[in-house]
Amino acid sequence: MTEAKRGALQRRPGGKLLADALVAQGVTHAFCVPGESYLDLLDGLYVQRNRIQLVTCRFEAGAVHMAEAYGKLTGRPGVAIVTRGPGACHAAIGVHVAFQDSTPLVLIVGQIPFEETDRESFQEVDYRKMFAPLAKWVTQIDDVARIPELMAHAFDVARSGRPGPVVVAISEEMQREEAALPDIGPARVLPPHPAPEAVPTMMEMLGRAKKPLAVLGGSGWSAAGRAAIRDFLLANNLPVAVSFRRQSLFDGTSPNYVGDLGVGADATLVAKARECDLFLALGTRMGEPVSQGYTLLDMAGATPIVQVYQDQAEIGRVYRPALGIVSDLNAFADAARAAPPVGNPPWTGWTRELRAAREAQAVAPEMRGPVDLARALQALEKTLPPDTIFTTDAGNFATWPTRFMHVGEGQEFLGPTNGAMGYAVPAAIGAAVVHPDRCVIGFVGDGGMLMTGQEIATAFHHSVAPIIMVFNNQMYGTIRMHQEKTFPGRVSGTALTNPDFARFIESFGGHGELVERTDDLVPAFERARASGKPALIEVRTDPEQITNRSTITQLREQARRAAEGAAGTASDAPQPAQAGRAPEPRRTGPRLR
Ligand SMILES: Cc1ncc(C[n+]2csc(CCOP(=O)(O)OP(=O)(O)O)c2C)c(N)n1
Ligand SMILES: [Mg+2]
Repeated sequence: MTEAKRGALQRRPGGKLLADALVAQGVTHAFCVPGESYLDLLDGLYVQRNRIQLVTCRFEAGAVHMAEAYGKLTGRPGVAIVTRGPGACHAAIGVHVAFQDSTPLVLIVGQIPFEETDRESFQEVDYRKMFAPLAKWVTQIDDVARIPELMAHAFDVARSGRPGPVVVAISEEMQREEAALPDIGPARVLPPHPAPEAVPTMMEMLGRAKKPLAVLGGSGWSAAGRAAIRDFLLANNLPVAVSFRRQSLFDGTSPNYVGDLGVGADATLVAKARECDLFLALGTRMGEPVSQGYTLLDMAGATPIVQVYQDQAEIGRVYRPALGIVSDLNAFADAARAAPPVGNPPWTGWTRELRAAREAQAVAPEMRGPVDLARALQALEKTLPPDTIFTTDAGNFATWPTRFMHVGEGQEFLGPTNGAMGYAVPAAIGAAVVHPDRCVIGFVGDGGMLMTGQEIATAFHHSVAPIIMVFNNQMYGTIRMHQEKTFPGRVSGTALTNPDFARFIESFGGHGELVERTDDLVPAFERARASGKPALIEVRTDPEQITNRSTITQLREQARRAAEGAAGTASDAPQPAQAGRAPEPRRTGPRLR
């Protein structure tokens, strides 16, 4: 830039340059917990308050989960801003979620004054070290003149290739110094398209297959991309599974939807997936959940895999594909849709078989207790708007909606694939901020609710009205389940004492409901919706019904039989100290929920 042009630019303090950099990137919302480390940025955001809505949160983990939900829903980096030291530590869980979910996110952290670096001054942390394994890239801006450049690069990194989180630390004095610089917005970049022979080769392989299985996953799918891949999958009448917590990617009511290949997947689907003769991994990493703890397929490639992914580094990681296609997923979907489908595919019966297994799995079995969650949720599903957004926490309760409900086209389902408890409530608020007119439902257990449930205050403060459904079984149920399998009857560290959840939200001025019978859920939900307020529905479930397949008594019985079997056959029968303890079951799939 010439001196004359630079002279025409106004000098701006770093705090304003930072806020303007966000505007230049098209940021519409930022989620924060304030700190004295970034007063100048807050002031820059005050100037830009008509362009960027600053959402004030109650806990940094909540702020980052909200920003992450924004990233999932818009495909654009969500922005969270937190203070140094303690603020950054609280925020770390959200960075991990964004990393494992491949969600574009920019976390800005106020940093200590640069001149005090390495004295372990008040709240000093080296963010490059702290976030090294959690973020795609970590930088620190110490020079006001580098703000536009480094902020632009942060956004580029967050949304490029495999999307993910970027952490930008901003030192204190740099925010105060002034510079005359132009803003830098996003570059116009055309996405990578599949190589010319990619789709024809895939179609040739498909033409030879008898039992193909498509698995949709990953992030970076646009609405048009989802429609294009749906058309391709339907035109070829393929059975379609989704990977862990990616139910948004395919219509769960479609006759081609065969279930989710994630944690707690239906055993029949897993068995069928092992049988398949072509595995189409479309956008998904071949990670632990989808590969059932790296047991699903032979790693050396006995079952041919076609893997389509935005980043070559993920192709062939753990599993050798027969064909890897590096491409933007939406560009791939367009190319796949344009390919002539396989005529008279021999897998029509196979697709029907897999779908029948999914339908059988979704039939509500008899459950214990006055609340039959499967039936209650299926009744609720019929009443929901076609553009409902679901968010889910981690916990055993989450297997009920996953197994018994269907996410239709036009609906969204946001869940943390890293199993982070405390995600659903803030994610529901983030989703409601992005789409204030849509029905947003957050599913959470009594454990997860008291991790970040206080974020509901943010919903009131910013006038959005998600509906939080708390499944109260008075315990950290998932861990109790593992406990009962491994140490039957020895309950340790998993029982909980809870507040009156309905009164909790009423104390903010919200709408509270308590559901204790199956038929009460739908009317309670309708009252909650009609209230127009943030709402909480506590569903009290029978603790004995520990999973959607077994009771505690059944788990103990299984453990007892396994222990007896082990004692009867093994040469090294349990030592007296271990009597009654079932051996650790052989690990065949991921454990976390
Ligand atoms: C942040 C975090 N802490 C701990 C865990 C381990 N964990 C996984 S599920 C679970 C229990 C969840 O309890 P709750 O929310 O009540 O759901 P439930 O399993 O009872 O349905 C725990 C403690 C986790 N996944 N995330
Ligand atoms: Mg619980």
